[in-house]
Amino acid sequence: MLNPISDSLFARAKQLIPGGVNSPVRAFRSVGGAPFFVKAAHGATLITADDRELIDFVCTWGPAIHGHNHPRIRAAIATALESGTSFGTPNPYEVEMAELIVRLVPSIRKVRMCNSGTEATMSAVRLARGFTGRDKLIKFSGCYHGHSDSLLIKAGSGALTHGHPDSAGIPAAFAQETIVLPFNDPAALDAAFAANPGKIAGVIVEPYMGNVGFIRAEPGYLLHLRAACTAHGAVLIFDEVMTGFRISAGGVQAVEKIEPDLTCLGKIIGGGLPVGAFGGRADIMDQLAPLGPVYQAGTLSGNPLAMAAGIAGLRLLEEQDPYARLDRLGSQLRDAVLSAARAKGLPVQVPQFGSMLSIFFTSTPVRDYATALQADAKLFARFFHACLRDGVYLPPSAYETVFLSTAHEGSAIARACEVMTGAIKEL
Ligand code: KE4
Repeated sequence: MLNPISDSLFARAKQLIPGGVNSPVRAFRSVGGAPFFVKAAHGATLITADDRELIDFVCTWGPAIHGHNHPRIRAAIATALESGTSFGTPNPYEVEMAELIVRLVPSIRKVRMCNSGTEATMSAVRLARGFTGRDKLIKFSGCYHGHSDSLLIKAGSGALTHGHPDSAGIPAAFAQETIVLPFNDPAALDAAFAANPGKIAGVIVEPYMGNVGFIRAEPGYLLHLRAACTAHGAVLIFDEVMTGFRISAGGVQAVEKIEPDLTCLGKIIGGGLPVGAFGGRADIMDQLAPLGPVYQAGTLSGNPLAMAAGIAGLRLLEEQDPYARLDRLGSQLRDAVLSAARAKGLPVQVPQFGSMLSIFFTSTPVRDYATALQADAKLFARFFHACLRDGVYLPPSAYETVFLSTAHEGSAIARACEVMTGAIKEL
């Protein structure tokens, strides 16, 4: 596929930006080929620098649940922009955002805004350590919580995509404080707590994994995490940066009826602008400066433009309650892939919940990092390029999640089912 303008932009970018990208997963390294550049996006469509129109199933890695450039979000940003871009003081939008989050996510009694999911999880881990006076942390292989040192260990997403789930540059002293366990394995969790009595500050988990592809927690697993943290005095942190407001208005915790001690948010709550947030029990959150001894800060935290965009997006979710519609769209795509693969006798797993799904080319049900890695990533790459050739853009990695938006309803989903069915037939 000829993308002369994207190719020339990429050649220039590679001179000045490492790998030509500002985030590694965009580089197409695991699927091969060169990334295209996007100059505009509307609804379910991306418009590339070479004026190709693509149906987008990355949704800017989650934020665009209403589709790109939604008029209500655009208008909210324009209104906020009339009054300036950043004040460095408290602003009214921050209060409205906090009230919305606390209302929609019952486990969050107090919340602090920041500028990325990485900041949110990094701060939540520091808070758990400050609150408990303990150092050790449990995470799960394949979970990706952003790129802070304590968490970039056996991580998913771009780290896994590029074969460096344990990044260089992390001091051994840091890494040894992070215990990595298999997801969906209650016995492994119990053994870790037994081997580290009174030392584990917290357990951080993507309650439904989205960074080795999409993997749901098995029945009872999250309840087990909750009970174990309560029994051992560890802080349970749900990283809902991806699943917050995506799986339901209250995230996975509302669906599974589990109350974590802290929750990390991002993506959707910024309406496409830089954002992160973490919140939860007031007795833990009140350990944060300026009230308590755990320091955390940010020049642009609570930025009025990001708050205005996020508030507009959350209000739209409250008004529309689109989750049943999103689940119908996700099921439609899942069923199209499953029936095409069945007709071809091609083993495939398509775990799906609402507007999140993944396509694993394997006969083994995918329940954790190890089984996700058994899927055929090379076949995924061929599938990815066949879809892209025919106008459907999937995440450029076998270890990411496909996202849908309300804008996919109608012609976009119908066309995508057609294209993906055709791509499966070619494999
Ligand atoms: P950011 O720092 O990228 O805003 O958020 C980090 C993060 C934290 N927690 C979860 C569950 C996440 O999925 C993420 C970021 N997600 C990836 C996509 N899998 C971001 C894409 C990228 O790195 O470019």
